Amino acid sequence: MAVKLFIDTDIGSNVDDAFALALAAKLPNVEIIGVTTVGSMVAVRAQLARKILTTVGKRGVPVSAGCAQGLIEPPSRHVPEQSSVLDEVDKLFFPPANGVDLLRDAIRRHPGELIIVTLGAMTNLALALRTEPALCRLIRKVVMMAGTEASHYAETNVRNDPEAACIVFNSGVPFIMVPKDVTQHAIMPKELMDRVKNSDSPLCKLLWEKTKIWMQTTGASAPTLNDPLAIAIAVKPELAKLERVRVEVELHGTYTRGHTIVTPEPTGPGWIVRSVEWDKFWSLFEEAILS
Ligand SMILES: [Ca+2]
Repeated sequence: MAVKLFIDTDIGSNVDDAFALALAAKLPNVEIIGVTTVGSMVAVRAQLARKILTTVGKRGVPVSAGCAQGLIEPPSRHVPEQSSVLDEVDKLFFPPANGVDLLRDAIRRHPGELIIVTLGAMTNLALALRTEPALCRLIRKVVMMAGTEASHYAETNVRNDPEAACIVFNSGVPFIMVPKDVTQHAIMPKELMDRVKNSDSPLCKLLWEKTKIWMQTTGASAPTLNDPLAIAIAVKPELAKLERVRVEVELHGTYTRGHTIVTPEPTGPGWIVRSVEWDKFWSLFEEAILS
């Protein structure tokens, strides 16, 4: 039976969201039940998500715009750099602005089956759980690319909406936290970049175009695939070594707001990724993206 994913993404800034969505769309035995966007300019981000899905022939997946602002954080005016890949046809898609409703409905329609993967701030999921707390018993699990354990900085997805992360980590929903400490090692190998660059497939052409924009914007020489790692672990948790934990979020602190505090706990609500079988991850990724 197919693994049912719901993907919440801030696609359009870092290129790894595009690779993550492409990976989910191309993996065998995965059904994408819905996609929502989060962060600034959520309608543009929804158009970018739909472009990936359309390119791989999955136009039927519902895509909605979610929250354009964190629960109490001020709005960001950040324009997704990758919006330059959108053509006039892409811009004809006016996404419904009911992202939180789409997520709630998807959870209800697939009780006990849905794996929600959050690749940005957790605002949409936090609102769904706050407005209907019973939903947490219907979610199979949440896999979030979020947080750090050993770093002195706050990871972006938590920092962009610490209250939302706090709600999700304390909701009782089972979760797998895929922290930046681990994902920062998912640097795309040069040979794999060349294969994407030289591929004739419409998906690889689109992904390479986006990669070039991202590299020009950041000055980086290779994407770090934080978000695809979360997708891979959602579908194949055996790729990762997990430890059971409780996670708290610092909501105050002049310098520490958005920090995550991870405590090993045998009966904790979730798990953290401790290590990854990198060879298996890269094989899975390459086979899916280049097929
Ligand atoms: Ca992201």
